[in-house]
Amino acid sequence: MENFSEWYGNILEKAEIYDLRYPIKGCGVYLPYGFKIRRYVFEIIRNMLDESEHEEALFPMLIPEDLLAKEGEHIKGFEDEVYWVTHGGTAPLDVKLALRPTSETPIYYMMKLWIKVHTDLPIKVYQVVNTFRYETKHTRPLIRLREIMTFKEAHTAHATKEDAENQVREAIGIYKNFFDELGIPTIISKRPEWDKFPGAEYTMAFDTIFPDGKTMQIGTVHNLGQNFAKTFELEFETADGGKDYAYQTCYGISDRVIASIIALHGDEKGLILPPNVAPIQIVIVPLLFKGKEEIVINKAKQVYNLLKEKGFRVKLDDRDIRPGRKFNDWELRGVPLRIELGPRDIKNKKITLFRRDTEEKFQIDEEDLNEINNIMDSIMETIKEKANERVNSFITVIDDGYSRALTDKIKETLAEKKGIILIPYNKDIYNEEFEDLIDASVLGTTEYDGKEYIAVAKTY
Ligand code: A5A
Repeated sequence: MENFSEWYGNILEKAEIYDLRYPIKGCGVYLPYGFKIRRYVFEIIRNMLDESEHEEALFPMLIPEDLLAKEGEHIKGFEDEVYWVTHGGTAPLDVKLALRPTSETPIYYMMKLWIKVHTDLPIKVYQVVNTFRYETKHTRPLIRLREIMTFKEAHTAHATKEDAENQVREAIGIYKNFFDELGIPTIISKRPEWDKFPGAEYTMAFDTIFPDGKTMQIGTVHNLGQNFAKTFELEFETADGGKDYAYQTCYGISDRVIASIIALHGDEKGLILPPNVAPIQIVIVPLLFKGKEEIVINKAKQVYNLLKEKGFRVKLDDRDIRPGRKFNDWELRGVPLRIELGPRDIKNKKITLFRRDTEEKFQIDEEDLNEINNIMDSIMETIKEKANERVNSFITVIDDGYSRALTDKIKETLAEKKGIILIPYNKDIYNEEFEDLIDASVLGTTEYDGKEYIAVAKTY
């Protein structure tokens, strides 16, 4: 992949995932095929959250100005990014309304009404909504959006500090599993003070590395302590009759997850979709020869029905075009497995399979359709391994002590090898000025091989 940006833009268009021609910068359209991927991806996280006693809810998109401004640090962090609704028709509004950049303020306003005593806690809610951020950095489809189309945000309130700490751990565990299910390798770090979420005590972030060697934050978990709870008066009666403020956490992911699946797994020929989120898992292409059309089509339909019964998402491509074109179409769209069915296969009671991930073509016995379950598992494993290998190859440990030479070494490595560089933790260099010295971002502190490191990288 020589030019990643160009490849990425092309694939979004050609595989019919996302149309960026909408006339507002940072806003685009999920096309039906892309929308289906999105649906399967977010179904996974919904299930994981539901299973861990989170409840899905839905809050308004508009936030009155005074509510948004209530928590000082929070509004300071977001004030340059907020879109404002100022009029209702031609009449100016008494109170300006913000389009939510995130939903701490509306959700915590409501939590105050719900929380009275410790038995009302914990509360664990989430919503999947669009949010708006007037991003000033270069916008990119599904990566840096001004209308974030798929913002999954979870918000929790707890009776004790320990409960909130445990919640942070649970959230990290959930996201870890989620990214793993999608074959997206991540590096988890604690963001530095100067880069934490506005209003949080601390932020834990998930980063992945794109094929161009640049790092992208694809999820964050924040411990909010009692900051918001004090501002929004989330006071409750404790078990021993005293009073305390709730301890809160929140965590979010976005369309960047979709971007990562596309970017990390794809190749020159197009998408390679993990079977669990592929809108079509198996495509059947009948190879029609004169005089044998009926036999082949009938067999194809029979195989189609059998696979459908087994629960696969199958497509029978009976369009009147050459098989080669069909092959290209579905390879471009990342369908994990293709079945080719011709008269000879039928005669031999065989089925020809093609794996999108390894590009292997092989046959199985017609009776062995169950074998496809194992093949799908193997496809998933290969996709994961490949992504892991690439991301690992982008991680460099520089174990020198701090010196002037270190900054040069970091700069050189970032220019040549790109990716993430780990340097042993040293409080003297753990500051914002260091970012200027190395002309890159400090992602944060992270554990690697049991030691504490500072992770630095060029980021999206
Ligand atoms: N309320 C908390 C969860 C929050 O808003 N956290 S956050 O600001 O870090 O955003 C959560 C995640 O959304 C980020 O980790 C990032 O992956 C994604 N995100 C942030 N801004 C985005 C943008 N402009 N376009 C796409 N995704 C974005």
